[in-house]
Amino acid sequence: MTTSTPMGFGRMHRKEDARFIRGRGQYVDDVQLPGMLHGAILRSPHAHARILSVDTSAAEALPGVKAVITGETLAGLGLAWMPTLSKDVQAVLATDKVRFQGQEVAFVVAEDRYIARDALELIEVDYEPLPSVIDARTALAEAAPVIRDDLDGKKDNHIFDWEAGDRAHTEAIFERAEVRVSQDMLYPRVHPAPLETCGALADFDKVTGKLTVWCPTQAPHAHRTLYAMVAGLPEHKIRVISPDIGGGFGGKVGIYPGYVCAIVGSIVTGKPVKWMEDRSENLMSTAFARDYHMTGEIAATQDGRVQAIRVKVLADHGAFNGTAQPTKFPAGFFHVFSGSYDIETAHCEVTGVYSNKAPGGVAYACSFRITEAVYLVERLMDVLAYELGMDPAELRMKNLLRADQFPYTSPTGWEYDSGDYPRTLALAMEMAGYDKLRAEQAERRANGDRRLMGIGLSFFTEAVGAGPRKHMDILGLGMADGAELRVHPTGKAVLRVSCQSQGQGHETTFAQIVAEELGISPDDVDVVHGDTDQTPFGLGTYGSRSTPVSGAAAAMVTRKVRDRAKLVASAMLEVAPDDLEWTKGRWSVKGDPKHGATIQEIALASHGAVELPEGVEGHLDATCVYNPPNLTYPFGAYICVVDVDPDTGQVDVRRFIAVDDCGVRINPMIVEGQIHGGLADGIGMALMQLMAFDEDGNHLGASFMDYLLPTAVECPSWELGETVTPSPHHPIGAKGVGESATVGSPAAVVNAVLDALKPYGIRHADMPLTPSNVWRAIQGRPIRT
Ligand code: MCN
Ligand code: CUM
Repeated sequence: MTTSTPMGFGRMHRKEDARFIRGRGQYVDDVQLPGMLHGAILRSPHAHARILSVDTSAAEALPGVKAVITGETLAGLGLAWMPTLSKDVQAVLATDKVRFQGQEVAFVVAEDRYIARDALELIEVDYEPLPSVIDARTALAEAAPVIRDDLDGKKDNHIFDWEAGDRAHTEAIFERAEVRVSQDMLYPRVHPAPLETCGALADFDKVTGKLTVWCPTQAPHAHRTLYAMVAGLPEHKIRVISPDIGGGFGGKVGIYPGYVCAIVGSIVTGKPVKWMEDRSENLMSTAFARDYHMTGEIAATQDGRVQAIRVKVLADHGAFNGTAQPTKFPAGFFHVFSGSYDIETAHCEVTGVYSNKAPGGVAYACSFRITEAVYLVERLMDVLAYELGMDPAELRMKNLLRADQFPYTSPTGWEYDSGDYPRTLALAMEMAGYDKLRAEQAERRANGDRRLMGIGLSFFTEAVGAGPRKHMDILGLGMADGAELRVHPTGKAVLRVSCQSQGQGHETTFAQIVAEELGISPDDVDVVHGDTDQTPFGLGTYGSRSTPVSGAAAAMVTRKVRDRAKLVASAMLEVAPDDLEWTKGRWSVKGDPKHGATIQEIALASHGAVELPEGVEGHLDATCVYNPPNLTYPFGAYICVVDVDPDTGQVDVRRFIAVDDCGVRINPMIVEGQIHGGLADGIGMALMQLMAFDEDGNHLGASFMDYLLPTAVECPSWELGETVTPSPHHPIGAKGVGESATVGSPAAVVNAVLDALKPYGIRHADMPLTPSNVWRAIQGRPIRT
């Protein structure tokens, strides 16, 4: 493996590593300001209860306490409720009722963290407990308690009904289909669980009227605009700084009540106020993911041609609809559920409901619900293979879209930009030695081997890089990204972008994009991000949109600089611009390559060493706003091999083969790291993770003792392969990859476990396939979710 610095794309170690491996990263909790105070949040012990009274007098009397803020205090400022990303409202601090266990009730500001926490114990809240809705399937029952009685005239727990596709056509195909299979499945509630929890440091300067907020947000500019809209503060007087982030995975997209409390705390006390949540607070109250109850159906021919697919979803959105996705799509991009297959028609219906659980939704490397969609179709394909007695690989090969069908418009109207799916699946099967694995499995079954071997496949297509302004916005903000590039007189460059790395290595890969386009070393390019005062506007990092959108902006802005450099070079070399040609890093005279100027020489000259032609401004810099023409559609084929112990239900992942196609790879090493992480996520969700509640709404997984994160022990040595199908509309042919493996891998793991359990006649079992759930499935008992 070469790790020397390339001039553009290629493997190189992250520039960030220099500070990260020396412990020199700067996270929100590392930021210390003079006179800084500390906040702590009092949370509800009940899932659903009316608040009768809140008495803060004892807490206020505790020495060291500077302020106690309640819902009532905030109501006086018009800040007790804040808008969510899905046009709902969410309580900042509860005023009328608490609606999930762990909901924010009061905020204490004190001289240090310990006093703040101690003061929480002195706040007396009188609650009247109410019955709660924990299982979404009961949310719409006549007798269900109404959770959102704060909403005018609200008499039930219904949020939205939404459908996509062609119902009539789909029904017609189902009616005459030779084979129909149907399967209920749950994608359980899980949590992104980043190692760094959420927090904020707010500093309001009364003299200048400027508010500075340090916060690990994935979308600094969007946060600033929302603060301006909600608090009525002038946008240019707000500065959001997102320093190093210890993992986001979607959990740091939204604005949390604690952020608003820290800001109000600073305004009230006139001092900087820092609030950091602990692990349990993070798991109980910040953005959950999934929680989709799905019924999927496939119509096919007897020989395994899939013709139609339809699905009904009951979506549990928790107590407030805070789901993050482009505004038009209440179920995110779920309607790509026809997956990677050539299916004539499809239809889906999604109903969203409130429950007494934490709000959020979508988060956890989700590509806006494509995770659920891929899991659904990939599980259904295996269910169909089971019923037809067909090999799941053969069934997939038979139905995959062919290369000559691209660009391909899906039955719900998505235009897949490019792909060669059979090639990718064939490579994965070859790497796995698929036929040999099947032979080994047959032999072991024939020999009555106690340990059960399973082979699971999945094929996924994602839609990432939100998104074209005419189709997508979040609360009215179109999803285009800005970029600015300046080349200093000595030829070193600084790129300013709006996206926000949480561990994806943008400081390296974005420098590589400039390096590739300008022919300089990535070491000579500084990438500035994460500070709204220093960077152009853009919507941030989620939905694997950084490379598709900001990455394209970075390439385009560099090309603009290169064009300016050409005009300068033409003056330097005294030839017409049309007579110049670009070879990496240098403009030279066509047919006379020795006669030329390097980008460094041009940079210096652009500052005045040559007389520039009329209309050429000089200096090498440019700005650009990139509005993507389409999403990018990365894809991949995954094969998982497991061994299951039927006596204990323990699953060992023996091998995992992943062939990903994300178009042109900027830094293959970083891409592989992204895939490794996502595959581990897949094992976590498939085998270990579940946000569980008892029937009263008590959270059963609010620590890493119960909510398990996969480690090297549970993960095999990943076997990665790649194919490269460039995106035709992206300037460098790249597609996003940050969520691919998390999206694609859970189905492969679950399919492998169920393949192992096939001799027991088990067709489906829900995640997580913990030892106890696998054992229960073998005993024919219900799975616990
Ligand atoms: N890349 C590349 N070549 C490509 C595609 C991507 O070299 N063809 C590089 C990119 O330049 C970038 C990284 O791979 O450095 C991921 O790029 P991209 O797919 O554009 O995704 P984003 O940068 O937008 O990251 C977001 C994505 C999401 S949405 C989640 S969730 C997630 C993920 O990234 N959260 C992560 N990966 C994560 N990785 C870490 N370490 N921490 C998180 O919180
Ligand atoms: Cu949906 S998790 Mo990522 O898009 O930040």
